[in-house]
Amino acid sequence: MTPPGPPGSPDPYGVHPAWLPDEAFRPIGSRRTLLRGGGPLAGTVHEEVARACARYGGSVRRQAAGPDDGAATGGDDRAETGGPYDLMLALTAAGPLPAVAEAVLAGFRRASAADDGPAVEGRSIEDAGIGEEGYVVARRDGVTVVLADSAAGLLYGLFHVVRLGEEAFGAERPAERHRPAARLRMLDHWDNVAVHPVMGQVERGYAGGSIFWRDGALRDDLTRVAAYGRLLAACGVNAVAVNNVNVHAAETRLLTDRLGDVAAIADRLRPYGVRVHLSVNFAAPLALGGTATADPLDEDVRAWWAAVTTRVYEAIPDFGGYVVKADSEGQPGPYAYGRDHADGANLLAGALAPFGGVVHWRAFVYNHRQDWRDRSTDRARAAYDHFAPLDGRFRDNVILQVKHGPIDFQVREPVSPVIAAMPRTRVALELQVTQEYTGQQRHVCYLAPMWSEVLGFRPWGPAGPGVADIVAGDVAGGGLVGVSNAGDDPYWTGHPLAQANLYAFGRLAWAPSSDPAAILDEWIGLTFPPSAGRDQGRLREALHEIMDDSCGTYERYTAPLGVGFMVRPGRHYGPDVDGYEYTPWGTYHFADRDGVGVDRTRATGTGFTGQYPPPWSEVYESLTRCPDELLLFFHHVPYGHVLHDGSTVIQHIYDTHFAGVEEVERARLRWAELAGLMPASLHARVRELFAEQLRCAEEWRDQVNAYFLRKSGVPDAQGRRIP
Ligand code: GCV
Repeated sequence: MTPPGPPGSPDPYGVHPAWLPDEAFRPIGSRRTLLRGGGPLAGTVHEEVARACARYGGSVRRQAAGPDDGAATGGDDRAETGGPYDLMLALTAAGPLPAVAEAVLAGFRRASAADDGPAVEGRSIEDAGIGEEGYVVARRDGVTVVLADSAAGLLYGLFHVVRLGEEAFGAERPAERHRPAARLRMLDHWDNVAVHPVMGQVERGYAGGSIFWRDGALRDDLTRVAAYGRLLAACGVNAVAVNNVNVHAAETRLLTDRLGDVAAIADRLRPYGVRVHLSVNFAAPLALGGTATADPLDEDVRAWWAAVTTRVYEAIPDFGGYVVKADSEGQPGPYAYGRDHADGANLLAGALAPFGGVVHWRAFVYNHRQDWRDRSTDRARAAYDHFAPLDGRFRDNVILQVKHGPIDFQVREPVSPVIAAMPRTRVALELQVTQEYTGQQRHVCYLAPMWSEVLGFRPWGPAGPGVADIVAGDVAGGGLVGVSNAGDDPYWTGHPLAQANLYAFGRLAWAPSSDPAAILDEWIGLTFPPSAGRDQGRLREALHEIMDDSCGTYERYTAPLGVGFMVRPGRHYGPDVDGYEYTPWGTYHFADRDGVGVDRTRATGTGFTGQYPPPWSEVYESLTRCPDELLLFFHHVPYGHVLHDGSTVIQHIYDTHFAGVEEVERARLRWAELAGLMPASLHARVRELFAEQLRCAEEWRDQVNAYFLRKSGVPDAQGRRIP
């Protein structure tokens, strides 16, 4: 059964259309299109255009094999009279192209051969091909032309035209080539097949249930999965892992007797160029009863994985690969057998290699049973200490998946030093789209500015490559992975504005140097298209005010200066300053009456700063050079320590917490002014969430300020009330 859509916003799938409302297809649907290209993905392009034409009166002719082949769909079949077309979407290999497309292609090839080639998003031009998943878009002689070498490129090109809207059919535009910076652009779902007694259907999910699973089984109706694939293709994501990295009993069997469920999901995502990956239990051979051990060097174990993986590819020929969380937070791994992570990852890589599959092996490994009394153990060091010595030992279809920071998706952390430490290993960057630590999709927190900072960070200083270059590198890069924030909520993401995070993840994975505000602008334009009587300009301006710096606002009213983890244990929502202070989780702030922060210096602390190459090893080590926003991550300082802006640490804590709450209140009022510019139900949902965000932000402000006032005894210089 199709889930009911929120009132005022129906779409073909019965749920909120997110960034693909029908209206976004009006410019294409009201024109004449020629589609030249065969195969299933070109079929998806045809369906998209045909559906838009049925709604808006245009026409589309598809010629699968070449000019002599094809049928028209829609009212005005100008192909019968030889054109003209407004839009041509063509595979470069699909027979002789119409003259205008041929001219665009020839121009593109000439220009690519020269140094001053056409504008390129993503990688630099190294050949005259358009490239896997890439496309060229141009407007010439009154025709908008999209060319691609592969049907996936054609699909991405179609969505590019959707993004351009009417502008795509305006002035002439020179050929531009677009192709993804990263080959792998993946979303990991932490979805459980069986409802977990503590974590529920979706671990750290804040958008209802899973779109794949319900109560121990695959959902009967996978329509929603297809709609998800469509949204993902439209923002550039091309892979999805369909189950939680914590693999419990029911999920372990997805590899074997429940493989059909995974194949059914793959069938729904394939038409949008999205491949399926599976999180696997490292101890699966043991758990499923086939072997006496899960030792990665054992021959029976190797044979078990080889046989099982062969069956996976028989069922899903384009299967992407395995995701593994091993020896972490209670998950099994190679350590039980005296082996290391390279032994473990290479075992699975060996099984996948004959089929072109990859292993995403997670670097999120640390001791979660640490003694809080022991000041020498530092969770931030763990991933590097475990993995850096293994550089060069991984097979080339192993991708080490590294969280963006050394701890755990806090709103402010330095970039993980592992990313720069493994030049002979393919590394993927893992971002958390689901807002576990950033307001759990009850708070507005547009994460793209934070991600963009991470992607732009240059571990070796300004002259060296950035994180984006490392993870998106054509041959050696492992790509980008986001932990999905989508569920079966009618708005997909619980908080309707959290859709922007999902969209932005895809767009940054495609083009990491994109401006987060421009991505947001694009999302606003698509999600809230102009329609009769609505002032889209006003809405756009207000949404920028509310969202552009919402991550900064969240940072201001929560944990200060990079110290992190003052959340309530377990649930990770709302403040609890000492909640983790005396626990085994390794997430401490060490506040006392004199000061606060973690000494991670080489001189007097845990030595974590030494995991960075210069200049950052020196910058972070130095109390005076360390950026203020990370001060308490790297240093333990007295409350009177003076920051670069002249304020003291204690006054900064008070000021930012008051400011953060005021910003939330302003955003809430700004939102209230927007009633009438969108469906009432959507407006009401966000209005209610703002009430909760404000309540929670006030709680953060009061608990954090009161805590530090009581510890330090230093009053607020402005004499504001601190409870
Ligand atoms: C899937 C954090 C979360 C866990 C999550 C883990 C991980 O610790 O709180 O729920 O487990 O990260 O990334 O594996």
